[in-house]
Amino acid sequence: MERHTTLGEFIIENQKDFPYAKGELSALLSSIKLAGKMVNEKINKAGLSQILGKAGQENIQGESQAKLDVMANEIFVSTLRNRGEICGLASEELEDYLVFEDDIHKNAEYIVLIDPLDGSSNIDVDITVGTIFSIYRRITPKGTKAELMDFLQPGNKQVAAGYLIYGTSTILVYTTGNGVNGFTFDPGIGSFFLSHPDIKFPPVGNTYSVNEGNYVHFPQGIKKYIKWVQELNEEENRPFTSRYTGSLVADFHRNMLLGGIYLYPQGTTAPKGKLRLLYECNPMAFLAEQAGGKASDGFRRIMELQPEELHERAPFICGNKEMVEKAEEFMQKE
Ligand code: P6P
Repeated sequence: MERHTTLGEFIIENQKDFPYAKGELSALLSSIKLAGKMVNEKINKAGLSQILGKAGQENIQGESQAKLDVMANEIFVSTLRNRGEICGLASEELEDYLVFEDDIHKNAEYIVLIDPLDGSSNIDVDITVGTIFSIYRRITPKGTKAELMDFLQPGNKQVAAGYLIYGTSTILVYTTGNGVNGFTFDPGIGSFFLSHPDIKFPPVGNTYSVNEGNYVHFPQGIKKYIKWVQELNEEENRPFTSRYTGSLVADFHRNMLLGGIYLYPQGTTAPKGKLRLLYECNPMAFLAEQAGGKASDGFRRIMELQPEELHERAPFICGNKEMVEKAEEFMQKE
């Protein structure tokens, strides 16, 4: 019986992907794998262990934190702190970045940005949520404390990025710039196994994911694009199908496997959109491009945007290359 490769074996077999790392990046991915297993375990019994609902706190975004949000953040922070591969970490759930100051961490090569539980408003209604991570090589010299400049790097400097999707199964999807691979968790064995090798967007997509409740606030170009996808045109397979779960990881994952486009545009109430550039847009953009897709703000490549603030937002259009380019065409005509 053919046995699937485990994530650990895959990382070892692909050490060549990390030309500069002496195993640190591999160890860092293993730490994320471990934290993902721990979050997965909490999520799968959330309804039973009174960790549903709000934790009564607010995160930096002013969003009330669900208990699982807080727990997921604590799990990733403690797991990554316990392993010595990073000198600092920034999280959607933390106002400021964390600096790990002991000697081991000060000499570490990498920093991580994370959205520990994206789509967490779906937790209480048992809809798919996810963790998103983004990994950079530090800019500051080893042996010193991490600084803000280490975190404010454009997405094209990422050395790795990925997500865990906690859905009907739990899958870890990541890239190190050498394609995108997905690993499904087998709870019986406690390991992730290669289930989605070398993921690529299908050549054509006809699903669009956008919160149409915000239509009145959208820029004219997006309004016209949405009307266009809803027009009858059998040759071009329109109207497209609408699928929007309220969870970026779930919508992105489906669109990457089956073809589609996700849009969170700017609007009059959200001048730069809602999604955070550093730990939502950039990691998903890295994955999208590695899978043959595209990610832009309607005008510029997401991974070329120069971040100014840790929690800054960006308009986000991501998916099949030709679908994103069509939306850009409408945006740029206005
Ligand atoms: P809205 C979740 O909060 C998130 O960041 C993404 O996962 C999701 O796609 C989006 O926001 C949903 O936002 O405004 O449509 O509820």
